Amino acid sequence: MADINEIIKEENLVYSKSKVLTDTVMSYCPGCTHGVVHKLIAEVIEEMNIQEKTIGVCPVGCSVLAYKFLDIDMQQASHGRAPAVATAVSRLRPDKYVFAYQGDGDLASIGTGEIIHACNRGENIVVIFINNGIYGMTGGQMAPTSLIGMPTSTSPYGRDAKLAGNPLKITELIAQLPGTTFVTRQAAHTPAAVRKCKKAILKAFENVGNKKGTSFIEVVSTCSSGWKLSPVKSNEWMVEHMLPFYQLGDLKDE
Ligand SMILES: Cc1ncc(C[n+]2csc(CCOP(=O)(O)OP(=O)(O)O)c2C)c(N)n1
Repeated sequence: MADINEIIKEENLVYSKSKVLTDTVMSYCPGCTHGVVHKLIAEVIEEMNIQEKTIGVCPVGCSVLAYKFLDIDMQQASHGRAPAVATAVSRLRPDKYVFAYQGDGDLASIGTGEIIHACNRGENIVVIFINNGIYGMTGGQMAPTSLIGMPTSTSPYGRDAKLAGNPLKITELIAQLPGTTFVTRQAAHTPAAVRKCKKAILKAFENVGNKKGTSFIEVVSTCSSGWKLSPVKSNEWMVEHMLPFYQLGDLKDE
């Protein structure tokens, strides 16, 4: 068998971990998109050379785990309040690159008011919105983003519009607000999607540097544990059911 030290040589390396990620082993469930998006944020921060100038704000939900994995200054917010806390941080430290990182239960339900008003005010921040269609961390309950017919732990027979209302395309709402500069919907399930998602994150951080107001990136995501599907099946389910409703692409780029 080949000696591992013979293999690990500069000329054979095709990937190295961003130094903006800590060495902590990621504890996300297999197939979860949070880890991929963390990696992209870390790469963008490293490439822009802003590690010392970036402040992240995460609320609760699986997002809260980001503190362990990103080697940057971070401030925790209570549920839904990340855009309000990010507003304060960015106003106090306008020299910093401030971003909020939120799930869909958090952003589109508990913190609807905070996100709408921060985007309407045009706070100079990046918002990264992980839409996995459910409340992941607490057991897969229905979220505003759950699709009609989508089974969740609180709608085991599928979301019924008569009972629970319609799924909320909050990103479309946010694109209408005058304070937003760049609003896009991305995914991270294929190498091509990951590359596009990274480009969007890069543009959003550049917008903050150029004081252009709020940049908002939805990442349509999977939650294999909450969806009770394997990672591969989750991706297939997402492509078949989520993407026709949550269509990928830029909604606004000014
Ligand atoms: C103020 C407040 N309300 C509710 C909770 C309970 N809670 C913790 S995580 C979570 C679900 C978060 O779901 P989502 O925002 O969709 O993120 P995900 O875990 O799917 O990434 C909830 C309801 C809490 N911790 N604090």
